[in-house]
Amino acid sequence: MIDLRSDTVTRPTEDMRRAMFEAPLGDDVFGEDPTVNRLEEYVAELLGKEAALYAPSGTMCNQIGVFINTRRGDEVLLHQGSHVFNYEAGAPALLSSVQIKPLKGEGGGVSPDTLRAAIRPENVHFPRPALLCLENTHNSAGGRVFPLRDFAEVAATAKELGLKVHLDGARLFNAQAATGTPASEWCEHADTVSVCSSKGLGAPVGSLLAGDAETIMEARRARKAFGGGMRQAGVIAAGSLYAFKHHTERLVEDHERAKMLAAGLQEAGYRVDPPQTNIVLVEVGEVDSFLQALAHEGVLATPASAGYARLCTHLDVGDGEIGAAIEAAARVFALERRG
Ligand code: TLP
Repeated sequence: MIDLRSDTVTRPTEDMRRAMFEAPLGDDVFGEDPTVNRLEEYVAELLGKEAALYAPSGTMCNQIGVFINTRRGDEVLLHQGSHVFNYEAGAPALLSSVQIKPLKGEGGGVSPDTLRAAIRPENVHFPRPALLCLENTHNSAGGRVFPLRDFAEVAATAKELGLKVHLDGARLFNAQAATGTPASEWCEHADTVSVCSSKGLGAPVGSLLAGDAETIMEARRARKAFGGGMRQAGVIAAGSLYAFKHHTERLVEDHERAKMLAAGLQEAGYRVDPPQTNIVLVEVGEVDSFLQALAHEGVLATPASAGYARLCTHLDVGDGEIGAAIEAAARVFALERRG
């Protein structure tokens, strides 16, 4: 099977496994795991923040971000296609008792005008707007980059309106690889940032939340409350550290393969959104039957929005697999034409 369902499906490389095997360990809840401490320092510096916190998942980092930047009953504004809103099991309501206000915007972005128009005036009837969540790259928009200038503008508007800004940067290093803009330049405009080692960077598990030192102290308490305090976590943190050190630059290869995949699918007859990073959205009509037929031909993909399938490139697929996936999709297209 060629697995293009997500960039989360990768297995650790030999070198990564060796780093995990050899990692010095301690109890991280006591703050004594040297590998976790090194990872947190490394990622904080990479993102230009004072501190970072290691947690099991991107979802947990985003939800800690929501929790520490809001109070019960506050309103969180975000793009209607965002992961925090759509794919985190209702956690903002469940864990932080906040109300979500989804916003419209091109390519997963939110404009300053849209944000301003969504802000409620001070009035006892209204929830207090407290937090803007942004996502870069934007998953459901097909891995689109949030251009730095637009990002800085909407973040500045949020600050002017008294909101905190959280960046879901699960694939922020894809934005860096696609543009050459250092990840830290987006982070400058956010109070808290989550990044994942387990997406395109290829680690088996682990994400980090970064921010100023005081905020991350608060996040550490929230992580404990959410059940994310881990003990000898260095054994996995070593994989994450390896991923941040060695796998950020190679993301351009995934982006090249996504372009190759998109071009091949287009040639086979599909309508494809041109990919900017490692996610390819393909118009397929009836999604479930397409996915079944494609799986029958040996390729796995996932449903995206209505009528679209998503295919992701990643560390475990090379040019050969991309070529084979294009051929498989071409056979499905030809069969559906005939049927
Ligand atoms: N996304 C997964 C699924 O949950 C949809 C995927 O296959 O793409 N932010 C963004 C933008 C994400 O895409 C994801 C994972 C997360 C957060 C959550 O990360 P995890 O899975 O570590 O909780």
